[in-house]
Amino acid sequence: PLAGPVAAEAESLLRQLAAEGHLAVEAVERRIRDVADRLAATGTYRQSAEELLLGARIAWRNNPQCIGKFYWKGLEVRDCRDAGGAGGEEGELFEALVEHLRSAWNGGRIRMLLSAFPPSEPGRPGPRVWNGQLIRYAGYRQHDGSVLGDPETVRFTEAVLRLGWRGRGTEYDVLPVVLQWPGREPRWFDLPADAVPEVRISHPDYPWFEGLGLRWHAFPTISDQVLELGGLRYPLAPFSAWYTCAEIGARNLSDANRYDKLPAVARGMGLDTSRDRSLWRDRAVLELTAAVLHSYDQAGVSIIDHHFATKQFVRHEEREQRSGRGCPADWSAIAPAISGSTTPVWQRRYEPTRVLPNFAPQTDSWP
Ligand code: NRG
Repeated sequence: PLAGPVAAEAESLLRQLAAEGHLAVEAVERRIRDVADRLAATGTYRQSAEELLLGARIAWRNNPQCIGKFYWKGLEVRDCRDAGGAGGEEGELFEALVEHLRSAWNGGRIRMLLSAFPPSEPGRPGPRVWNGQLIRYAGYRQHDGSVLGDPETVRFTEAVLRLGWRGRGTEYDVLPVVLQWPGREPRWFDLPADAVPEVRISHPDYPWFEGLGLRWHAFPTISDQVLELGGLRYPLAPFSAWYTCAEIGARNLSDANRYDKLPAVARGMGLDTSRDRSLWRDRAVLELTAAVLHSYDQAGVSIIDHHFATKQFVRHEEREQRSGRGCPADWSAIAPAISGSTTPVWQRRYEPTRVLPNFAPQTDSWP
């Protein structure tokens, strides 16, 4: 067995790949020795394209936050470890991020895609982006204390304004991507329009709904989690897949500390918003979520509803059990934000056990 934590994690990943049938027994022993040599000589090692691909899929499978894990074997991985060349030029890293977005978008048939950028090496931590997601809307604090745009990004927006970025000042200004190598100056880049597909929200039965002017970006791209794989850390490993309608309709556009659109929807529906007991919020959040699903469908953009998603999750759980594995899960992340009790996960219980490889949050890399 190899010595040290990096070596131990590397060995454990290789043995896992072998146990799951991806590496022959002799090959795995040879590879473990090879990695040990590289570690002794350089303090790090380079994973093969296959180790990266299969390992990233297992990291997804191990992640307790994701309801979509049924599809873990379908994750595609782009190898961007050499993006930016030897100097790690930020403009080239940004181009690779833009390519990630174009490829994940795929004309509306959203791909499950991860891009792995340079991992951290001894004395040279890997590049990061400041953004929590590659595509997000700015939030501007107004003089009266209210927020124009997404309240979630107010602090981030202030940080990029300090860097010299200027937005148009609308409710849906797409933020720039801020790239930074530790120890270097951050650089920001505006995304080209074709890399930022969006969907305007309308309702199948309420013609007035479109007039609310709601919209959302087509798919999420989480960009602030570190991929911990075989002893290596990839601090920039953005991943995308499709949305569930509740993430947008029952959270982003409706949370009181986000876009807070339920009062406007309820007014359009003619509901009595003067009393909680009229259940105006409940009725509005359902119609808003239905509008999101309808609009993405109409636009030909992949999106999944929470009933289908939870059924697939339970199938995944059962399949994992048959493979002799557990299914680490955080119930509060898996139970949908609306109609939870009508889905099969509601009465189930989960353990958010942390196993490697995995994704992990990182502390903000910006002031
Ligand atoms: N709720 C966040 C996104 C979290 C991840 N959701 C996914 N991931 N669907 C939001 O933007 O609403 N994914 O990789 O598809």
